[in-house]
Amino acid sequence: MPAFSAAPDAPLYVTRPFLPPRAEFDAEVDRIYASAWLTNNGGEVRRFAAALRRALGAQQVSLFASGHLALEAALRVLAPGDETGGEVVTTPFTFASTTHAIVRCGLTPVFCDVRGSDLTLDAQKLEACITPRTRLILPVHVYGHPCDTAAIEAVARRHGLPVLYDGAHAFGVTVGGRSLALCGQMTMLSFHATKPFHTIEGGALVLNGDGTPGTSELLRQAARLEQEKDFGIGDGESVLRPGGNAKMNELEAAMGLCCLPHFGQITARRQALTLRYRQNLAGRAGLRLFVPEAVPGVEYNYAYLPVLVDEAAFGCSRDTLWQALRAQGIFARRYFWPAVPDYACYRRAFGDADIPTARRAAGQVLCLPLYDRLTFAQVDRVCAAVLAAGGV
Ligand code: T4K
Repeated sequence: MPAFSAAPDAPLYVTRPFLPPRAEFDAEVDRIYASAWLTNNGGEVRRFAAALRRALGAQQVSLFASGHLALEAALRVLAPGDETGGEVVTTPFTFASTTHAIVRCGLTPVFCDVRGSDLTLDAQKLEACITPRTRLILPVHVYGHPCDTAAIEAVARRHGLPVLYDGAHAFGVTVGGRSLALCGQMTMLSFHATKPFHTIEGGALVLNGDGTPGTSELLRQAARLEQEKDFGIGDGESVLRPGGNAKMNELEAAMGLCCLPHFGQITARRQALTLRYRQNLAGRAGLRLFVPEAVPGVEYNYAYLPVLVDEAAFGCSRDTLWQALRAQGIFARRYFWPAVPDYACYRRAFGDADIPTARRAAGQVLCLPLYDRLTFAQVDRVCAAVLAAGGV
């Protein structure tokens, strides 16, 4: 991977990680060296968890080695297996991780189509997906667009089901001044290097219980998650269940502590770049910028810059546009193509899923470069290349 460059013709990737000032990270590393404590719930991990609780207004935050491992742990706690397996209603328009977590926990995904307005799980179609075998609902705040949490949770309550949100893209999104991560029984956050806020690799579960602070159920779930990520070890040295190893380490937590104070600036920069894209591309027939419109009370994190390409109106297909950009050193990504039931590993079992909106979006979507160090000139270069491919 070449070094970051602001040169006009430098290769442009869909994202580049934010890097905090080196001196700030060095200071954390010095602290870690002095303590000779590298992992297993050390001081950096505890300080980072506390900082996140404050930033999110959360009661409980459990840190993990990745967002994916956090999802698996949450599923094991909220939808424990039984002899008949069990089903999880989820979205087909997401990254592989969401569905893989369900399958790897011995559960069966049931795909509910998404709504066209924001490509999140369509709450109107949710009830029809629920059966006596349903154990949990797993929607995704895809691209950081908030799901219709009120409608989803109303259905969940009617059926006595827990909701686990995949908020891999949603760190920093607030609705009515409240973090989106405070929805559902739990919300997973990804802190992968490709996210606007990161810990290199890493993730978290925000535990919400029934919303009442300090309930015994919340504390029970927090204790269960600790066991899931640390070999099932309970208090003392007794091993209570066959847990795995999914702990965040001290260096990852240190990166999180360094990135957190910069998050406001990162978001502001991404918002400004998004606006530039909008100015350059708005009104182009066949091209829909799938970036948030101003919704009262919603603060976005500008996590991605997806566009939807309608071949007939635009002049070329999404894939032709993708190739044309690549030829000019612009490495846009087809997040998220294909729809999950159409993966080679799932086609046979789930290929007949009735998900027309997700399939249409998967065939049209392309995520353009967006990261804090991108320049306006580079955005203009991407937009010129997009418009040229469409025949302008
Ligand atoms: N649920 C959802 C909905 C998710 O989107 C994800 C992850 C998860 C769950 C699971 O969360 P984690 O377990 O990952 O915490 C990337 C990320 O690896 C993945 O975190 C993310 N979603 C997914 C959407 O994208 P790739 O394989 O497409 O990334 P990669 O390596 O091709 O990187 C993309 C571009 O970023 C590169 O072309 C250049 C740049 N890059 C990347 C890395 C890793 C850098 O400049 N530096 C870097 O260190 O999956």
